[in-house]
Amino acid sequence: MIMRANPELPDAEAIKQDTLAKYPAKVARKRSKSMVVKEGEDIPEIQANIRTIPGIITQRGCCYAGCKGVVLGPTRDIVNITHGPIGCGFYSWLTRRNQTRAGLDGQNFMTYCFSTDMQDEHIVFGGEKLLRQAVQEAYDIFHPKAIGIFSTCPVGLIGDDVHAVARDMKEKFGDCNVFGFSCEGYKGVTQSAGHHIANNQLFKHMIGRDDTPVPGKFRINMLGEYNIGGDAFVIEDLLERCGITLVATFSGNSTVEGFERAHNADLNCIMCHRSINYVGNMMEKKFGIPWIKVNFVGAAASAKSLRKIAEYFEDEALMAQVEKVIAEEMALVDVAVARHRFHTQGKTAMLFVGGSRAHHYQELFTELGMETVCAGYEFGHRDDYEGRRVLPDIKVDSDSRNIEEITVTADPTRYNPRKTPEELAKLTAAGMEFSEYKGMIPDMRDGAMVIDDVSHWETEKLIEHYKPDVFCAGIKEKYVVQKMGVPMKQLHSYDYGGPYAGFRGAINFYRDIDMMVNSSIWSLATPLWERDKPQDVVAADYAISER
Ligand code: CFM
Repeated sequence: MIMRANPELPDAEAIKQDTLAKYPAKVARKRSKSMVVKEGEDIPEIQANIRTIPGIITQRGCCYAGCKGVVLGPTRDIVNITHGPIGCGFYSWLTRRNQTRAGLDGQNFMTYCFSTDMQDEHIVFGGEKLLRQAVQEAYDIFHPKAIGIFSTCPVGLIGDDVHAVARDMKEKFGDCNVFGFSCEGYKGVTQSAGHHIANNQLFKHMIGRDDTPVPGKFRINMLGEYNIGGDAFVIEDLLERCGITLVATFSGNSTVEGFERAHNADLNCIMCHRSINYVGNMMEKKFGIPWIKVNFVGAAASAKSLRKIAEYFEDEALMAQVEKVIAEEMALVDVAVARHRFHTQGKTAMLFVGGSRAHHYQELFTELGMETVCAGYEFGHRDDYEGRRVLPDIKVDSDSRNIEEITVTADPTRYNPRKTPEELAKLTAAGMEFSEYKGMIPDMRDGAMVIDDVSHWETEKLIEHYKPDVFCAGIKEKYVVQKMGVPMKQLHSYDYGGPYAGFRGAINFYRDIDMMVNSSIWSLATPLWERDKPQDVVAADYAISER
């Protein structure tokens, strides 16, 4: 007999079995390990970061996307050249809505799409000459501080050495930092491999190049904040009002100068653990900068994160200023919650996004009185679900071994532990958690289902069973879900909306979700599972087009 973990939620175990029933036995067995139900205090082990089964329609992206698009995408003053066929460059060009301010030097290359536009002849005879020409041309026209070269699948297949080209050109120019990324699309199993490769190269080629001191009493870096829809602008404003100096953001609204001076900060704050925890760990080893996990999605989470930063610096005046800013912001948030929660209380949400937002955005739904019944990442690892305590147990497979692990040691002159072991122990005893992320599952409700790398079939089945009031995912899912009569919120690009970070962002989110879950338009669509007869299909489509 199946026991239900929480009688208030639909029977997740039964839904799982029904969803798996359609698969061939071998596929069902495999997928079953990536679908778990939260029950009590035990955190179930979930299968994650493994290859998608061929033939299954996945939400995932490629390694190149994670490197060029995600981590380096928001950098405005690096010329990012895609070495490959034009499609890779074009489709990774500003589709993620990462925003930037041009800055005083006016160097903003984000509005350009740089590509070597590889053709058949380059696949046959090699593309290095073409790449050299492209790097030279970019340098001659723009005189950038840095040029990044990103490898697409064919580059790895034909063996072009992008690193050799980068080295030569860097030496030739003298005043431009040129570096390459072996981030071929097929490397690893998802874009997560691209994050790791991007982190490694940022660390090797940029972080710590410029020792010019950065003034400020409380200096931090924000890691894993990519300024989608202007989120980083909201966070920058909050930190400034608190008196906290932001040395660098990796990489929303970032600059070359920020990256090169990032080792001046005294604390690294990690927003998106999945995409950038590597930089946090490497900077700690090399420079002695501790890292903590923060989250600026959700009003309560933003307040908690600001307080954590202030506690780290152990400064009374900073703590008082942080409380003042929180009080100012919460006055507005409380009004918004009172307005919207009345309409949203008790509604349900499902979130299937990336490697961090499916967790963070549950905070905002909780603030709206909404329940997250089912959630999952596209490419999270087990630690993003179950917490970093499972790191020693994660099996390293051949796909992960494919990605370089840099050996980092303390910098001979610049390693400077920001806190003594006694100070760290005191802060830890007071509740501060260093180098820690507890993952998504502990924050979910009993009886909720967690699924890694959800497939198209599973999405349809889950919506049929859960009938959520809103489904959160990306553009590939949007219209399929909406045709089932369920509003779909894009949590990658925000559907032209946002910012959603910080307190002001939370208010924007409350408003947008209230509008979506209370619109009557969705009842006019007939979901697939109710279209038994062909004439129903016709009638339903006709009904929609008639309106
Ligand atoms: Fe981190 Fe991101 Fe995400 Fe991500 Fe992404 Fe993104 Fe995302 Mo789209 S870095 S893991 S690779 S928070 S692009 S800004 S929304 S899938 S959940």
